[in-house]
Amino acid sequence: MRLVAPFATSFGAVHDRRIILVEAVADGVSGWGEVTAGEVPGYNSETTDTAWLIISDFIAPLLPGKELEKAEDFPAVVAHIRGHQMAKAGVENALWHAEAQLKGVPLSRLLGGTLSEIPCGVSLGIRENPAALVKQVDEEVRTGYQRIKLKIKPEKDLEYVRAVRKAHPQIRLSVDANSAYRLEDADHLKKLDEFDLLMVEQPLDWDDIYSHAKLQAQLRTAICLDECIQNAGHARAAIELNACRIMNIKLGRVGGHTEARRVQELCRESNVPAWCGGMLESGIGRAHNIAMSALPGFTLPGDVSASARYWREDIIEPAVTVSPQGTIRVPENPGLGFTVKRDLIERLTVRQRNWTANTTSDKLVNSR
Ligand code: OSB
Ligand code: MG
Repeated sequence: MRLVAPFATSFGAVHDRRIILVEAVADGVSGWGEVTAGEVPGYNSETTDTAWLIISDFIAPLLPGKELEKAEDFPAVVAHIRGHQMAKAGVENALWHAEAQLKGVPLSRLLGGTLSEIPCGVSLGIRENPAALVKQVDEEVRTGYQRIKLKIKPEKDLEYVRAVRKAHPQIRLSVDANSAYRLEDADHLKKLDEFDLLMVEQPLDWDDIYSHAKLQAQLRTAICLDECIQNAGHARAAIELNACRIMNIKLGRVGGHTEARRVQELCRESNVPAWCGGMLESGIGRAHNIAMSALPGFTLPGDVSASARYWREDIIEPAVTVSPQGTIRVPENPGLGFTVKRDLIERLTVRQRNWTANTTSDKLVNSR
């Protein structure tokens, strides 16, 4: 799927997404999940192709004919597989969607969600110059988004943030470095303090909680961890070490709804504000993000925004839309609350693998 516009972060730019969708057929219903791995291993160590391999060789073969009482029982089935959270999450979330349909309840309620509306922010990629970025911020603020996040990297930071802050003195503004800095850059990062940011997200290495604790002690601005938090244990370590004051929760990064709910619960007990991150998802991943964001621990606007910001035509119906107040309504109908456009998905499919109790098939559909 081609994004409406290329999206640039400190680890590279993406225009075309290659997305794995998982369909789990259980007791006559179809549950759908999305694997949120990127095309390159720049955000974390997974990619679309590593997830394809892990699901094909190690996860999917475990499931045909298996009796699972509830989706929550899935993590134990794949606990012997180390890492590969995004591959696992794609499958687990499909099972959650199936369970919600079988029980006739919205997925948000099955998860324990209480909000009927979620507050939304946007994440803006690195632009060619500050003026272009300011123009985009103007537009998003006019649309109603409650928080604007700017991607930054060395040489593309202070000047950009300064220009946006000058044009919009009052908005909730944050930045995301996707691990582009080192602890030795602390004096430089301290200059962000003057812009009254809600947070600086993941400034240091993707797997280095300890250095973030060292940095947080020197910054007035709150650090939010994204890449570093791969499970509830990491979240506990980060909170107890004061490595962050805000938490970004992503379904794929922590391995699915079961673990994401645990991280959320921990944040709530610890009074650490949390929000739902995004991975340039199609409508299926987006619908899962909306369901998760209804949990009470999600107290800050997430990176969950309208389908039209990403896709000319989304693969769910209706497309996700945002109110003039910058909120998304949590669906009240059973399951994800959106219809999956199977025809469009089939047209976009390049490769398909099926597992049933007796057979496996592999089909190259539309080589590109
Ligand atoms: O760090 O939050 C991130 C996109 C790809 C990989 C990592 C990140 C992002 C985003 C975009 O910030 C969020 C979105 O709009 O989906
Ligand atoms: Mg991030």
